[in-house]
Amino acid sequence: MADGTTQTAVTQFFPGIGPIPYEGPESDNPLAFRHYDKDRVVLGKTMEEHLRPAICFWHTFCWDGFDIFGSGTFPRAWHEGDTPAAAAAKRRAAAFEFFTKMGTPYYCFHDVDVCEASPTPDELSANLAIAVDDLERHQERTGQKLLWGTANLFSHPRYAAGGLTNPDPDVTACALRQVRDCMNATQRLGGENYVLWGGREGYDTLLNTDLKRELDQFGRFLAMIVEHKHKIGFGGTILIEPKPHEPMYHQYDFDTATVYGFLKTYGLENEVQVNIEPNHATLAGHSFAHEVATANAFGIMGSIDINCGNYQNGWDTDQFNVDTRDITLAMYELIKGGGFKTGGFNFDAKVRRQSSDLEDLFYGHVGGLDALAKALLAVEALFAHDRIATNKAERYSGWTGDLGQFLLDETTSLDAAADRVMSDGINGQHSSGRQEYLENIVARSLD
Ligand code: XLS
Ligand code: NI
Ligand code: NI
Repeated sequence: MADGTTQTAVTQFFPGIGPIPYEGPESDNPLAFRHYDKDRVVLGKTMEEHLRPAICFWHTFCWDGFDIFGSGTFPRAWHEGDTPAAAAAKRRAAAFEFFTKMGTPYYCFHDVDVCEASPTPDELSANLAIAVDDLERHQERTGQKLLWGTANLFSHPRYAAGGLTNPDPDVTACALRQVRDCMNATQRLGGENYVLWGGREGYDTLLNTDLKRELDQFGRFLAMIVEHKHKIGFGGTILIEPKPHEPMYHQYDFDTATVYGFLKTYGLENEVQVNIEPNHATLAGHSFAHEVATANAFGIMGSIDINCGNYQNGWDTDQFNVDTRDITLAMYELIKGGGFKTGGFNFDAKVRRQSSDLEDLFYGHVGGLDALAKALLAVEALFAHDRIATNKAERYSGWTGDLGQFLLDETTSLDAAADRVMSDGINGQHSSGRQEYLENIVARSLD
């Protein structure tokens, strides 16, 4: 075998697969898109511009299939290497091969995903710097872009009681150094957002937790992070990713509404937005669409980690979301709110532990991206005669009329409002909410 061939064989982590083509709805090729046609224009933008799809490092390239009952099930060439640093380099190369074959434009990472295990803060800073040089070369070579970076403040044992909300300032200082390094890395790689997921920012028991102090710490350090963003001229958006629990019994960033209240309290509501994840929404007792609508209502809709849970249990199972109806309900809210600006759909999703073939990684992402594309097409169909909007306008039309305007007027008192009932002979009547009619419209958009 000639040297060049050997080289090619060694650097191919997904031999015989890809690039994934668009073949249209009639295709039965499991390694082709049926709906995601990236350059197709929908509602004035291409599918790729609307969806801004990203693939994450952690589930797809770092996880080996271990769970709390058993060890890894995925034989991956990039998990092996002569040294931990060599394995990390292979992981990065494999990831960019996969991104390229998928034909998606963006990726996301935690600092610890892209380099070897780094027990001390000094080691992590040094190893991340080497990894970032390599990521930059891969980006230049492939044209891939960074949707967001984030510091992992939950895996290292020192973070058992949190990073920014830790009772011990030594630990928080380590967390701040990690955030500083990862923000700088994200900026250098042209990242469009910086994410904070507070996996261990919360508590297991109030018996050992000063809740108010921890919230104040969180506010103080988030302000410090925002200040750093401006200091280094990072043009991206800082995002908090809400989740109610897991790993902690109670997490401070419970849901979008809680995050907004927190941001308001600490004066950061114009600086920070949310990264919504459907599985986290359901853990909080919400629908995916509710979280998007709430973020739009408060003006903090940033990005989405697309996935879903298992309807039968209460865990963050991070499955590929192929429920096109559920996604359509959220996509309708997202596009109504103007769609993504710096955000995108990041596949924070993993194949099941039994799905151990390399093809399974493609099946997961192809199906997930097709589901997003199908939902986008459904929204286009809904917008053609926007009966959802027409129905809402009619349902709330009283508020633009005389009585509605009177009640909303800041000078109207409670007495004056109550007196109108008698003076106008009002006897409020219920009108149909037409839920089934509207649900059928959504179902038809998916035909
Ligand atoms: C875990 C979170 C995590 C964040 C990034 O539940 O979804 O993966 O997206 O730290
Ligand atoms: Ni996530
Ligand atoms: Ni999650």
